[in-house]
Amino acid sequence: MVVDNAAVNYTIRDGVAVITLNNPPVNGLGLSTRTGIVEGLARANSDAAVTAIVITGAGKAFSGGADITEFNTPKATQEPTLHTVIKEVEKSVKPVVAAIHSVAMGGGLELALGAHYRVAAPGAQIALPEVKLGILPGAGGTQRLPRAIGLEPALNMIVSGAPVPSEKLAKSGLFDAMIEGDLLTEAVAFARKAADKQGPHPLVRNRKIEHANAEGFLQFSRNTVGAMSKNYPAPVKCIDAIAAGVKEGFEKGLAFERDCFVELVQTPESRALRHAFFGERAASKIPDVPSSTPVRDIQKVAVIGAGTMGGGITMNFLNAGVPVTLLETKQEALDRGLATIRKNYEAQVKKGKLTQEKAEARMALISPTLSYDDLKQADLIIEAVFEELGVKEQVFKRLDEVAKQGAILASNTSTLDVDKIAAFTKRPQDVVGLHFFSPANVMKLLEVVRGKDTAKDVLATVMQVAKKIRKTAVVSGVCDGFIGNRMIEQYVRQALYMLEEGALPAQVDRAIEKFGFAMGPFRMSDLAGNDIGWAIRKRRYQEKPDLKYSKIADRLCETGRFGQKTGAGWYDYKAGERNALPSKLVDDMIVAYSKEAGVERRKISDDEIVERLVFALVNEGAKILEEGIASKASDIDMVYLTGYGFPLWRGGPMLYADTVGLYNVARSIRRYAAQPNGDAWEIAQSLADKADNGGTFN
Ligand code: 3H9
Repeated sequence: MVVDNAAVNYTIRDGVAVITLNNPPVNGLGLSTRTGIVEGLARANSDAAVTAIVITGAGKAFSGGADITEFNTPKATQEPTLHTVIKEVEKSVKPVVAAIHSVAMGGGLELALGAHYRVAAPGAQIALPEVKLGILPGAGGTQRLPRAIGLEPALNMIVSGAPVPSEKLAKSGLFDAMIEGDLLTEAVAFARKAADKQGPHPLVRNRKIEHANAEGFLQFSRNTVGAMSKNYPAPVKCIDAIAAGVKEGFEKGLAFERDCFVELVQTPESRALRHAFFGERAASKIPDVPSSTPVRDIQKVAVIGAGTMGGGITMNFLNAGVPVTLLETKQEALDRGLATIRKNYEAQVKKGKLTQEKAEARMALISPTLSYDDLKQADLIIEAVFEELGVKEQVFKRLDEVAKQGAILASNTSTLDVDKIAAFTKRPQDVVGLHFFSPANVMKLLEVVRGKDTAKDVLATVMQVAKKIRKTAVVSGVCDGFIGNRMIEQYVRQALYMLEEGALPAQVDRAIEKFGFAMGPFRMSDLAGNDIGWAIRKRRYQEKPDLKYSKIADRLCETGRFGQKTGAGWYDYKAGERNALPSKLVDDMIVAYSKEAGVERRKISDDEIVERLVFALVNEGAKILEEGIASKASDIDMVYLTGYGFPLWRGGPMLYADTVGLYNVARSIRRYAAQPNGDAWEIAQSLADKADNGGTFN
């Protein structure tokens, strides 16, 4: 017999009712799924022919938890809530067995914890990952998990949100049986046996939490976790909820947990983290490239250039088990590149992050070469040579001669025109930009630059490759600087203007770091090398002679202060140290510059610094959206969260602007436009329109 609710199937097997969650992609516990479970339980309990109940999930998950898209909508609180569902499970007179496979996370695990028995297949990912969304398990997880597996392991799982493979939990008290064979068959057999036992069937809520010094442990955890999660309220709340259950018992703990959930789900931090969760997934979808687009087979990769970038790019593929042919022009450069890669792996071995064997296996995947002929077999070729159009021209013309038909030819350019690069070949459809960020083996972001002729299957393929090498890939159209660097230019422009007007580097950096950026613009520039920005500005002065830019950074560069690498930049550095020490010399130079420029220096508040830096990003981001360079605001946010150190808990510049209110953003921009140096503030039309209409970017 089969009775279907939209998101739940109900069948009977050997006298056991099988309630199968069927809400793809991950059996999220949305309203219809919850309703289906409650209906299934009622049906099974009123059917005399049914002796027991199994709850399981169809497809690739038991359940990925509450349906996050329902949060802060009426559906989230509509009955039956997950609390009600779990109560009904616990109340069931006939034993309920949760049959877990693939994924049991968040509310999915909480549902299973309400069941009388749990059986699991090996290899399932078990987690309470709510903390990663800025919330806490809100359907009893903080109360039942410590009762199931013990206080310390439960607290670790809840506070980290990290998944644990089911086999590692085999003896934890969470599962009644691990099942190697067919999960459903064995779960039904288990349920039939359970039905033979005299009731009442066991409930996790009735177990005791045993710990020699629970109070001491919880206080210690609170201190440690509190110090590590400064801008995130959820982790400490998790501990508070666990502590409430330990101290005051299950029911009071549950009520406290519920209150904390309601509070946290409305915080800007949770909104930001959920935005990042969906933003990451949305970034992989390109509006006019359907998921059914065929992809090219990428087995062999080649990288041209064994410098810092080329080496880092190579490591990504080695780490994913993909062989790489690494090309250089001179043996010496090739040897140096290989030695650096080896050194990086050795460092990981030393830290215990990698075994020596694995390091050797990865090194063995490199085929070093000095000959373009060795690139003939490569399916994907990425160049990371000197950032100069003439050099790229030579490389791509040569590639056009040697690369096999259908090979993808990628440039790691960060500023050059990908269409011009594509035009050096007779196959522009196969050319794409793959802009990695330094250090390329570490940074998550990959800007995929779509040329005007780039084929859709090339895009679909590189997005898949990005996933394989664990990058967050965001598609950008062709423009100067693409998404990330085009925006950062406006941010840096404001930072320099503020020096001219009255601020000093340390104040600017301090203000924006307090806002949450990993590093302020001047410390960042000293790290990257001030000469890099100088070279770009020199090009700009020629290309856009009308663009006004403070010359203060050029002054600094003229004195040879290129940053950490020269031991002096915006800051002073002691030999061998990276601490940025405010420089009297530079500060005097800045003050003198203002005087020369006829600017009367004024006190600039930290609030103004933050607004001008962040709104400069937002305004340029809006223009990037208008021009279709980015297809959605969340793509811009992902670029900034994964590549530019924007604070995750603020969700990226565009979400931050939405949070502040676009009316307020536009008002500030117009105010700055009326001040000296206001020419940098031409407001984006779309931003102005949204501000007028009460719109948002996200
Ligand atoms: C919770 O449970 C609260 C409770 O404690 C209390 C309630 C009162 N909801 O990651 P993928 C979508 S909070 C809605 O690419 P994978 C995802 O957006 C929840 N949608 O697949 C994507 O959609 P699309 C606690 C969800 O195989 C698609 O599924 N749970 C949810 O690499 C595929 O996702 C979590 O935090 C959801 N819960 O990984 C788990 N989950 O195709 C979060 C996924 O349109 N999820 N989607 O882009 C994950 O960690 C991974 O998705 C998972 C699968 C490991 C499950």
